[in-house]
Amino acid sequence: MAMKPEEALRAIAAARGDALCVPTMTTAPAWRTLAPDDQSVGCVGFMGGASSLGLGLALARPDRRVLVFDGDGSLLMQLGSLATVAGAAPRNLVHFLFKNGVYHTSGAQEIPGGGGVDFVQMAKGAGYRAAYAITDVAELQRRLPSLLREEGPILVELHTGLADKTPMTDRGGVPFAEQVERLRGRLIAS
Ligand SMILES: Cc1ncc(C[n+]2csc(CCOP(=O)(O)OP(=O)(O)O)c2C)c(N)n1
Ligand SMILES: [Mg+2]
Repeated sequence: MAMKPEEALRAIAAARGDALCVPTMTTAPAWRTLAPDDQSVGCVGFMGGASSLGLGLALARPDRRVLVFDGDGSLLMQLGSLATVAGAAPRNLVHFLFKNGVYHTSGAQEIPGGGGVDFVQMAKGAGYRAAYAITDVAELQRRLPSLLREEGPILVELHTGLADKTPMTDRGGVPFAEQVERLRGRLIAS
């Protein structure tokens, strides 16, 4: 049974501690609601860039966990980023992949391969330390404490339905440059 993406994000929000978070695409509006004033930086315009943005943060701040909330269409478009992340081997990076089978944000067109692409195998093949698929929110809640302590980089493929909101139906939020400045200020202070 696919979980609701908002439920998955709620579980992550409850377990994340002081982890830095990088939402993208349909996770962005939901994350704004769940964690309105925290240490997050969204990746919306630069499709496929979430894990690279997360990688930069993870390398810059090895003392903090970095959690990426990626889209399946986005990751497919920049599939080589799996090898980049694996090659850099950030121990503190957890790459959550929200697998809904479609490009929801741009109109829910089916992604290449539909829901059949196995990102767990792809991440392992690229050299991630570990990769898992999780299909229900109870299992996610149960496993999150250890997933967030495990040595990275790890990929967690979450099987989800469609989000209630997309960046197109729920515009707004803080402009990217401002988010970066805000996060930089907080990281320097911490
Ligand atoms: C290079 C590029 N091509 C196309 C787009 C248009 N676009 C924005 S969001 C999106 C779909 C994202 O799909 P996915 O990563 O699966 O996230 P979801 O919306 O399903 O959460 C597309 C095609 C873009 N932003 N950048
Ligand atoms: Mg998608």
